[in-house]
Amino acid sequence: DVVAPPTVALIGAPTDVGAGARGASMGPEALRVAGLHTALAHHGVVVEDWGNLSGPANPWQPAVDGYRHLDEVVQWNRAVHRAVGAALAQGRLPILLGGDHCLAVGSISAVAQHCRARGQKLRVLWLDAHADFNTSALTPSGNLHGMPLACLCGFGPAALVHLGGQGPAVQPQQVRQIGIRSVDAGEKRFVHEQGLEVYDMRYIDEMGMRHTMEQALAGVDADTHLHVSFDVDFLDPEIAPGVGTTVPGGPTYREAQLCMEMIADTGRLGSLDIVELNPALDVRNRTAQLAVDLVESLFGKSTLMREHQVRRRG
Ligand code: 4U7
Ligand code: MN
Ligand code: MN
Ligand code: MN
Repeated sequence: DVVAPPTVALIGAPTDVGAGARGASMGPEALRVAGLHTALAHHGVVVEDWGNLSGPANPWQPAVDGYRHLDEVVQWNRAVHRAVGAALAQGRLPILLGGDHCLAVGSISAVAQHCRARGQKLRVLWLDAHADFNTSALTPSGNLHGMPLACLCGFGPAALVHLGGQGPAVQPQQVRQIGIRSVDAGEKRFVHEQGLEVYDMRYIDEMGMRHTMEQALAGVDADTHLHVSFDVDFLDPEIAPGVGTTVPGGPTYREAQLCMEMIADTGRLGSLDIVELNPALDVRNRTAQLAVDLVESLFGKSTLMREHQVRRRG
């Protein structure tokens, strides 16, 4: 069946206020330089670049009551929430160019509101080496990029938890975490307590990426909006050195491609975050180029190749 290609809105959020290392603020420009726009256009996707949001500078202060830079993180997330909401309201598929992962609070809370208003089901795929499920009591760092998923599920400072209105933006049952391999001790207990569905590296090693994605995508239907929150540190640092928090033992190039391809096959991708890319730590923009490659697959690069092959073989 022929599906009209989406119109994408690129939304840059050049900040690292939630991170433990400086440099993710350069992510949006590195992704543009790596050719994100042309790569998507190449696959029939209409691309609008909405430019960069603005917000407060990184004050680089220690944690206060368990949070570093809470005010700044809230301001950036308000801007992200507004822009992602506007893109969805205009029928665009928003791609948030981070920026660090704290921005997923603004992005996913906007997506959740949009889905609720339209009676759509929401499924969040959290591709990450980390669970990002810390709270101010659990965090070893105070960095808010380690807490966005907890905030979205209702555990965090009120200004972030209620960014998208009343109750929590998402239920833990709507989330699938993939590629996880670094979880803090208290965070691990909390992840289990809240019943998050985690496909960690051990699971991927034993069962393979194909089975993992079949499980993570089970139940996705025509009424489902799929949101992918792609933390670039999901990838093995051998192929993706340009991130602030590398953890060895991540998915290989082909495993990551298959993951993206199987998401593309559902045809339900509705919004995307690309976060935690840190050009200051990258090697000749290699990690940005890899991220662009993977996003191409997420938008159906391999599907197109298969169609051509089927046609050619007659
Ligand atoms: B990312 C960490 F302690 N868990 O909370 C923390 F290990 O968005 C890391 O996934 C968080 O990159 C990593 O500071 C956040 C740490
Ligand atoms: Mn991470
Ligand atoms: Mn993350
Ligand atoms: Mn990180």
